[in-house]
Amino acid sequence: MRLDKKHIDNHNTDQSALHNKRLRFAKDEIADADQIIEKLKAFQVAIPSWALGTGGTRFGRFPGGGEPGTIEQKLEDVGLLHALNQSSGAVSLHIPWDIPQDHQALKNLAAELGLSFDAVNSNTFQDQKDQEYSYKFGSLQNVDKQVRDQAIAHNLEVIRHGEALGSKSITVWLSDGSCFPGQINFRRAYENTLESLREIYAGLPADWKLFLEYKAFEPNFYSTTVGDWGQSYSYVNKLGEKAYTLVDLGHHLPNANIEQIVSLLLMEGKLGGFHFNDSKYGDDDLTTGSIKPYQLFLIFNELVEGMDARGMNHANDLGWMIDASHNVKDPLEDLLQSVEALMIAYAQALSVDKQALKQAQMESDVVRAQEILQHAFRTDVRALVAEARLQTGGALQPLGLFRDLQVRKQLVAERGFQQSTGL
Ligand SMILES: [Mn+2]
Repeated sequence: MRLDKKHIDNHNTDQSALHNKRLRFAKDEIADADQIIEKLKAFQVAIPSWALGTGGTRFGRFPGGGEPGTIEQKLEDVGLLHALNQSSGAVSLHIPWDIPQDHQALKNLAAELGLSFDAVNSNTFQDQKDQEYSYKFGSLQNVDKQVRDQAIAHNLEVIRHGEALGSKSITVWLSDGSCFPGQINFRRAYENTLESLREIYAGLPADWKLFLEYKAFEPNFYSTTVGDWGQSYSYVNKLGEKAYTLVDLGHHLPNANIEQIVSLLLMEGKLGGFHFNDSKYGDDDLTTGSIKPYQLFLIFNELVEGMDARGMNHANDLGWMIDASHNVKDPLEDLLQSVEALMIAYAQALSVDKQALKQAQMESDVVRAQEILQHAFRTDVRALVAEARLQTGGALQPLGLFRDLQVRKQLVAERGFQQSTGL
């Protein structure tokens, strides 16, 4: 299914009087509003192919119908999001949940939809049908060299798929670890993992990046071999300049200061990218910004400050991806909400009075520093985000238009009540 541009134009015309009123107010309130709008226009968030179907939990899954059953349909769904918000111009594929057959045809379809291929993701946390060796006791850390070699070969194959699609990075997330004390030797697990990662890194094209994602716990509950940012940093530092740490917001222990982690990784030049989501308790995979929007703002504040300090390009120098899974919402509506939350947090961070904040910090004026940050967080930037969409051909209210056009109903009519592939 494709959206007819005239629906977007009609929607924008209907909304224009209200939007212009809000925009005038926002521009009065916010210094450099036009510069913020330009940055918002350039900012794109990659949509993971596995978020387009209902996720489910280990207790059950409640698919909503019309879910994509092929990679082509997944691209079309991301194309729908991008047509609506003009900020979802990339897709992140997962191998082997998505195995591209005709790479050129997929590239052509993506180009038609205005999409590019972001990081490709490998999977050695599940056993696949016909797989020779099991990952039950880990993949890259495994005590058996044959298991490690199989996992390395899989990652190299994922890189080859990514190359054929024009992707420039691979994200490696390992579930490797242990469930009980004594099960593994921590040092041996680290050394095996490092040696395996070195072989994957050696197969990386010159202009590629390797992102090493960490996670505190689950599915292993005693130890995880890449369990936190310090461990990921230790590996990527040894691997080389093309290896970076990837931060997934849901992969921390409760109350971790993620904004400080981001700041230090940026300072070290080793922050590679993000998986956005939100959580209350653990890796809850909830909609970005739905639980802790202030934390999201503080993270973006560090991102903007840290990237500017290093002269980095906000839009291109880090990988921005969503990683969430949905059991009760329409996945496309959820993704529209997630991207909106990211754009709002980014716009708020851009609006922080950085000179005043620096001065408050140098004077140890704690109250003033808090006021400056909270002023930015409490300022309504939604009209700037909407204006950026309008200027790039998107809809002023993507979610409202998605519902008005009954997109899901049309997808169900087109595809039926099918299950998505993957999760
Ligand atoms: Mn992730």
